[in-house]
Amino acid sequence: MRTGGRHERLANSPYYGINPSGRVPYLMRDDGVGLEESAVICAWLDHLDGKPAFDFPAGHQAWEARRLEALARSMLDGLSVWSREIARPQDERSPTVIRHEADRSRRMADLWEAEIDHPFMRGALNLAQITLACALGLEARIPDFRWRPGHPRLSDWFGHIAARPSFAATAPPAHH
Ligand SMILES: N[C@@H](CCC(=O)N[C@@H](CS)C(=O)NCC(=O)O)C(=O)O
Repeated sequence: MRTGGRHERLANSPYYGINPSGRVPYLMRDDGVGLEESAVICAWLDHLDGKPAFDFPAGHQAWEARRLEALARSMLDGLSVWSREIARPQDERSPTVIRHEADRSRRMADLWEAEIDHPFMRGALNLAQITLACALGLEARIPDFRWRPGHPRLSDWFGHIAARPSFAATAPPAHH
Protein backbone atom coordinates (compact mmCIF):
# COMPACT_ATOMS: atom_id res chain seq x y z
CA MET A 1 0.00 0.00 0.00
CA ARG A 2 1.34 3.41 -0.93
CA THR A 3 0.13 6.92 -0.39
CA GLY A 4 0.85 9.91 -2.60
CA GLY A 5 3.61 12.05 -1.17
CA ARG A 6 4.95 15.36 -2.36
CA HIS A 7 2.80 16.75 -5.10
CA GLU A 8 3.91 19.00 -7.95
CA ARG A 9 1.34 20.83 -10.04
CA LEU A 10 3.06 20.34 -13.39
CA ALA A 11 1.69 20.22 -16.94
CA ASN A 12 2.93 16.71 -17.62
CA SER A 13 3.55 15.27 -14.19
CA PRO A 14 4.10 11.51 -14.24
CA TYR A 15 1.76 11.46 -11.24
CA TYR A 16 -1.19 11.97 -13.63
CA GLY A 17 -0.50 8.47 -14.94
CA ILE A 18 -1.21 7.16 -11.44
CA ASN A 19 -4.03 9.47 -10.43
CA PRO A 20 -5.50 11.38 -13.40
CA SER A 21 -7.14 13.99 -11.14
CA GLY A 22 -3.65 14.97 -9.95
CA ARG A 23 -4.88 15.45 -6.40
CA VAL A 24 -3.45 14.18 -3.16
CA PRO A 25 -3.91 12.32 -0.91
CA TYR A 26 -4.12 9.16 -3.00
CA LEU A 27 -3.83 5.65 -1.63
CA MET A 28 -2.75 2.72 -3.78
CA ARG A 29 -4.25 -0.42 -2.28
CA ASP A 30 -2.34 -3.70 -2.27
CA ASP A 31 -4.77 -4.98 -4.95
CA GLY A 32 -3.67 -2.15 -7.26
CA VAL A 33 -6.84 -0.10 -6.96
CA GLY A 34 -6.27 3.54 -6.07
CA LEU A 35 -8.44 5.67 -3.78
CA GLU A 36 -8.63 9.43 -3.54
CA GLU A 37 -10.52 11.73 -1.14
CA SER A 38 -9.33 11.97 2.47
CA ALA A 39 -12.58 10.68 4.01
CA VAL A 40 -12.55 7.58 1.77
CA ILE A 41 -8.88 6.90 2.52
CA CYS A 42 -9.44 7.37 6.26
CA ALA A 43 -12.38 4.95 6.17
CA TRP A 44 -10.31 2.37 4.29
CA LEU A 45 -7.39 2.62 6.74
CA ASP A 46 -9.77 2.63 9.70
CA HIS A 47 -11.30 -0.67 8.53
CA LEU A 48 -7.97 -2.45 7.98
CA ASP A 49 -7.87 -4.04 11.44
CA GLY A 50 -11.57 -4.98 11.40
CA LYS A 51 -12.21 -2.62 14.33
CA PRO A 52 -13.29 0.65 12.74
CA ALA A 53 -13.39 3.65 15.06
CA PHE A 54 -14.62 6.31 12.64
CA ASP A 55 -17.88 4.83 11.33
CA PHE A 56 -20.92 7.04 11.92
CA PRO A 57 -22.86 6.36 15.12
CA ALA A 58 -26.32 4.80 14.91
CA GLY A 59 -29.64 6.61 14.52
CA HIS A 60 -30.11 10.34 14.68
CA GLN A 61 -26.53 10.86 15.89
CA ALA A 62 -25.34 9.85 12.42
CA TRP A 63 -26.95 13.02 11.06
CA GLU A 64 -25.23 15.12 13.67
CA ALA A 65 -21.93 13.47 12.73
CA ARG A 66 -22.51 14.13 9.02
CA ARG A 67 -23.64 17.69 9.66
CA LEU A 68 -20.56 18.55 11.74
CA GLU A 69 -18.18 16.77 9.39
CA ALA A 70 -19.64 18.74 6.46
CA LEU A 71 -19.21 22.04 8.33
CA ALA A 72 -15.60 21.22 9.12
CA ARG A 73 -14.92 20.25 5.50
CA SER A 74 -16.57 23.41 4.30
CA MET A 75 -14.20 25.50 6.40
CA LEU A 76 -11.20 23.46 5.26
CA ASP A 77 -12.17 23.72 1.57
CA GLY A 78 -12.43 27.51 1.83
CA LEU A 79 -9.07 27.75 3.54
CA SER A 80 -7.52 25.53 0.86
CA VAL A 81 -8.68 28.00 -1.79
CA TRP A 82 -7.23 30.88 0.26
CA SER A 83 -3.88 29.16 0.82
CA ARG A 84 -3.62 28.24 -2.86
CA GLU A 85 -4.39 31.82 -3.86
CA ILE A 86 -1.63 33.33 -1.71
CA ALA A 87 0.83 30.75 -3.04
CA ARG A 88 0.45 32.18 -6.58
CA PRO A 89 2.85 34.80 -7.95
CA GLN A 90 1.77 38.22 -6.64
CA ASP A 91 0.37 39.40 -9.99
CA GLU A 92 -1.83 36.31 -10.36
CA ARG A 93 -3.57 36.59 -6.99
CA SER A 94 -7.22 37.62 -6.83
CA PRO A 95 -8.00 40.12 -4.03
CA THR A 96 -11.69 39.25 -4.51
CA VAL A 97 -11.11 35.55 -3.88
CA ILE A 98 -8.86 36.29 -0.90
CA ARG A 99 -11.43 38.65 0.66
CA HIS A 100 -14.23 36.13 0.08
CA GLU A 101 -12.27 33.34 1.77
CA ALA A 102 -11.12 35.55 4.65
CA ASP A 103 -14.76 36.54 5.29
CA ARG A 104 -15.90 32.93 5.06
CA SER A 105 -13.23 31.82 7.52
CA ARG A 106 -14.40 34.45 10.04
CA ARG A 107 -18.01 33.28 9.79
CA MET A 108 -16.93 29.67 10.18
CA ALA A 109 -14.76 30.43 13.22
CA ASP A 110 -17.79 32.12 14.83
CA LEU A 111 -19.94 29.11 13.97
CA TRP A 112 -17.41 26.69 15.45
CA GLU A 113 -17.04 28.71 18.64
CA ALA A 114 -20.77 28.00 19.14
CA GLU A 115 -20.64 24.34 18.05
CA ILE A 116 -17.42 23.22 19.70
CA ASP A 117 -19.05 21.97 22.89
CA HIS A 118 -21.21 19.53 20.91
CA PRO A 119 -20.69 16.04 22.43
CA PHE A 120 -19.51 14.74 19.05
CA MET A 121 -16.69 17.31 19.03
CA ARG A 122 -15.68 16.56 22.62
CA GLY A 123 -16.02 12.76 22.59
CA ALA A 124 -13.85 10.06 21.00
CA LEU A 125 -11.73 11.20 18.05
CA ASN A 126 -13.62 11.24 14.74
CA LEU A 127 -13.33 12.64 11.24
CA ALA A 128 -15.17 15.87 12.05
CA GLN A 129 -12.62 16.62 14.78
CA ILE A 130 -9.67 15.73 12.55
CA THR A 131 -11.01 17.83 9.68
CA LEU A 132 -11.65 20.87 11.89
CA ALA A 133 -8.20 20.57 13.46
CA CYS A 134 -6.62 20.44 9.99
CA ALA A 135 -8.57 23.59 9.07
CA LEU A 136 -7.55 25.53 12.18
CA GLY A 137 -3.95 24.37 11.80
CA LEU A 138 -3.76 26.24 8.50
CA GLU A 139 -2.99 29.32 10.60
CA ALA A 140 0.60 28.12 10.06
CA ARG A 141 0.25 28.52 6.29
CA ILE A 142 -2.05 31.54 5.99
CA PRO A 143 -0.64 34.53 7.91
CA ASP A 144 -3.94 36.47 7.81
CA PHE A 145 -6.01 33.55 9.10
CA ARG A 146 -6.14 34.70 12.73
CA TRP A 147 -9.06 32.79 14.16
CA ARG A 148 -8.08 32.71 17.85
CA PRO A 149 -9.12 36.21 19.07
CA GLY A 150 -12.73 36.11 20.25
CA HIS A 151 -12.84 32.30 20.09
CA PRO A 152 -11.56 31.08 23.48
CA ARG A 153 -13.42 27.75 23.52
CA LEU A 154 -12.21 26.91 20.03
CA SER A 155 -8.64 27.86 21.00
CA ASP A 156 -8.81 25.61 24.03
CA TRP A 157 -10.24 22.72 21.98
CA PHE A 158 -7.54 23.12 19.34
CA GLY A 159 -4.82 23.18 22.00
CA HIS A 160 -5.85 19.73 23.17
CA ILE A 161 -6.14 18.10 19.76
CA ALA A 162 -2.98 19.76 18.41
CA ALA A 163 -1.05 18.26 21.34
CA ARG A 164 -1.87 14.71 20.24
CA PRO A 165 1.36 13.04 19.06
CA SER A 166 -0.12 12.33 15.61
CA PHE A 167 -1.01 16.01 15.09
CA ALA A 168 2.29 17.28 16.46
CA ALA A 169 4.17 14.94 14.11
CA THR A 170 2.23 16.09 11.02
CA ALA A 171 1.68 19.82 11.72
CA PRO A 172 1.99 21.94 8.57
CA PRO A 173 5.32 23.75 8.46
CA ALA A 174 4.97 27.52 8.77
CA HIS A 175 5.57 29.26 5.42
CA HIS A 176 6.48 32.64 6.87
N1 LIG B 1 -11.41 16.88 -0.66
C1 LIG B 1 -10.13 16.38 -1.13
C2 LIG B 1 -9.21 17.53 -1.44
C3 LIG B 1 -7.94 17.07 -2.12
C4 LIG B 1 -7.13 18.26 -2.62
O1 LIG B 1 -7.67 19.26 -3.12
N2 LIG B 1 -5.81 18.16 -2.49
C5 LIG B 1 -4.96 19.26 -2.93
C6 LIG B 1 -3.75 19.37 -2.05
S1 LIG B 1 -4.18 19.58 -0.39
C7 LIG B 1 -4.44 18.96 -4.32
O2 LIG B 1 -4.07 17.84 -4.58
N3 LIG B 1 -4.39 19.98 -5.16
C8 LIG B 1 -3.77 19.83 -6.45
C9 LIG B 1 -4.68 20.08 -7.59
O3 LIG B 1 -5.89 20.34 -7.37
O4 LIG B 1 -4.21 20.04 -8.71
C10 LIG B 1 -9.55 15.47 -0.06
O5 LIG B 1 -9.83 15.68 1.12
O6 LIG B 1 -8.82 14.54 -0.39
